[in-house]
Amino acid sequence: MFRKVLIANRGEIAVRLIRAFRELGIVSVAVYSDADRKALHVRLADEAAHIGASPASESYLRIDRVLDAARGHGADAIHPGYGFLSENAEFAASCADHGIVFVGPSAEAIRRLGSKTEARRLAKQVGVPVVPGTEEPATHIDDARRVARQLGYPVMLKAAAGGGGKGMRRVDTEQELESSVRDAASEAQRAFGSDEIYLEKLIVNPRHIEIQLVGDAHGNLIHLGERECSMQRRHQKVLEECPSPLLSEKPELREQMGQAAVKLARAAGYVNAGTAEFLADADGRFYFLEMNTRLQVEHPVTEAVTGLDLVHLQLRAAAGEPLGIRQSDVRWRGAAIECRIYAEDPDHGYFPSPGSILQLTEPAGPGVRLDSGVYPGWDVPLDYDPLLAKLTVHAPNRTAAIARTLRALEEYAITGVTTNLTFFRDLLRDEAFVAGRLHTGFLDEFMARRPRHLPDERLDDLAAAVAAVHTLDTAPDHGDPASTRNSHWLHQGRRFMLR
Ligand code: MV4
Repeated sequence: MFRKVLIANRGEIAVRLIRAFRELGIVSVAVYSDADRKALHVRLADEAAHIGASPASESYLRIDRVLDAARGHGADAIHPGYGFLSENAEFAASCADHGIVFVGPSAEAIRRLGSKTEARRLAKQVGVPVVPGTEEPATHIDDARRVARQLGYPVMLKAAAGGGGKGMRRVDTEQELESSVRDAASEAQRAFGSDEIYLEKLIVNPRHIEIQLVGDAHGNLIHLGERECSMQRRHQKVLEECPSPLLSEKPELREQMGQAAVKLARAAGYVNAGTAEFLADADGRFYFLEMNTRLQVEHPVTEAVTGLDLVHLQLRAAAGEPLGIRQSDVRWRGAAIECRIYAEDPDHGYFPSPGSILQLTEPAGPGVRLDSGVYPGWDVPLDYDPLLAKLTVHAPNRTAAIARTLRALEEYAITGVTTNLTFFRDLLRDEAFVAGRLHTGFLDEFMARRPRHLPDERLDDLAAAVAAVHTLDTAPDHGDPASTRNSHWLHQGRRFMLR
């Protein structure tokens, strides 16, 4: 196993990696930008290196600076976390050139699976279903028109070099096709440096289900089941669960999808942790979309249900050790839900709300896991994704997991920044959510029907302070607790009284 590993990341994922390293006796090296001098991951790591100015392009995305830090601290390996350099084939290759192990798949595997059309070709070769469409470039309007007529409208334009929904366009009629192709191609050129576009048939209101994979250098490649990721807005996942409510109804689908994902990863010579993304339609048909070659944000729901530690497995695989588990050893127990707690305002277009964390009360207790990257007094910088923490809850079944998540959300209080905690408290009470009728358009529909909240919660804070002082001066009358369960000002009132 490694002696010292550098973490080329920040925030909650850097903290999560430090924890795994400590469990394995590995020395952790954090890196940080100007904005992150006082960040939690820097405080918790064994060693730390400053790598540049606040913008990610001058720090966390600088291959040269990260490698210098790794060399300077004598790290044997680099864990990239997610985002930043995690799916950068050039970075993986540079690590190898410097004799440092990249904790992830080979540069070749990243490159090969990074092209969506390449990944589609590979999937077709090995008999894994893909959405009807082509791998040939349809950047020229004549090719696009021919393919779209064959598929039938509506169709989806996608960037070959794209991913995560960027550069994607729905086209409903031939009249829109020409301008859509032009717009999609120029957007792809700007975002990915390639204007190559291809076409797929549009799947209406699909579910987004992904399969977790892990493989070692000894030819052992297994799947750890699925995650349901249909709760997204603007291609940003908000809540993930394991198992998928759909696959709980159709367990034979889990086995089919798992085997399809393993077949594909094997064909790509895949080592380490990875995720195969699928769309599933209402009839239980599934289609491979793309492969993510990193540890994902939502990995804790898989860890909760399988009882496995994905970071431990990644480190073992990267160190050339066998995983130590076979497919038949993998068991799935209960249900897990992850909520991504963001400093943003869901009532105002999810506007980011960076600022200072004033007070923080964190949930705990049975089945609760909190992966947090913040502490009271810390200023959430505006330079990065405003993810504060991930709340992952595990319970014997989905109904119990929803109740437990609501319990944990009610324990959770953050002041100083606007968060989406109230949004989650509403979502987990929504009838369609509770029934498990999930699809990728769910959140837009939910936002239209959800209850409205006061725009300025600071008014609640003031009311809470007045009420607390009054309560301390007079005989307390708690009233009916059920009627005030979801009250922000009650949370605040309790905090003021406890000071
Ligand atoms: C699709 C699709 C429907 N039909 N492709 C989005 C992210 C990227 N990985 C692929 N995505 C999709 N591709 C076809 N042919 C639906 C999605 C999709 C989606 C689309 C709109 C709004 C939210 C979405 C969430 C997940 C997937």
